[in-house]
Amino acid sequence: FKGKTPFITFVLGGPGSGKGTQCEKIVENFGFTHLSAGDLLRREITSNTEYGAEILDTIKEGKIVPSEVTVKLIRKEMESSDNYKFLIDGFPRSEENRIAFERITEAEPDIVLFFDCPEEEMVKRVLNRNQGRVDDNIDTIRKRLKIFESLNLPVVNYYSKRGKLYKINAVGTADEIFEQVRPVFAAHEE
Ligand code: UP5
Ligand code: MG
Repeated sequence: FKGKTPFITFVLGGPGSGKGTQCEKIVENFGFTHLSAGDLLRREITSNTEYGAEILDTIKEGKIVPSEVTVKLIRKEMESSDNYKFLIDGFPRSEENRIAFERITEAEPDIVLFFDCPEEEMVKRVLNRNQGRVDDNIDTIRKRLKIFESLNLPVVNYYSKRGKLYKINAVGTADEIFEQVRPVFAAHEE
């Protein structure tokens, strides 16, 4: 990391809450490296690696891939980057994910963003996306939402207690939402 301590942001929020969209804006404005856990997993599927088939089955069911697999992919990307500022998008999805990350990387996030979005809005956005994702169909979306609802809250509460959580109202245009995100990073710039 160029000899610097890594600066880590976790980006949380339900399916279609706008994590990826806002991450692009944070990258442009604040020079972070964007690591989408979902994209890293989808890359394993297309490159037919050891875990590819298992990951595909898990994503189709909207379930969570074993923590070890995801954490190793994230860690590898961090280690091969020459940046030290990372946005980790769509992870940790559960307390188990969070604990595995802390154990394996011996690191903790500096900032945790949580994009709070009503379900109907998330469903509408995901169904409109049309990028051919195997999980962007109504059946899988329902499953993704259910798992998100049951496992995300403890993670959010954990970081809230540690004073690291920034809850963002994810309704509005992408630009309007970014105006809530910008000050979080502006306050942390050296
Ligand atoms: N859009 C964005 N912002 C908008 C706005 N303000 N107004 C109107 N439209 C807006 O946005 C979704 C769509 O909405 C886009 O078309 C966008 O243009 C529009 P996007 O920014 O893509 O939302 P995002 O929150 O990134 O939605 P995504 O579907 O990627 O979230 P998920 O959390 O569901 O997906 P992810 O890729 O993170 O994970 C997929 C699956 O991988 C999981 O279900 C799980 O099975 C697996 N996974 C793991 O097992 N472990 C992990 O750690 C990560 C993933
Ligand atoms: Mg995404």
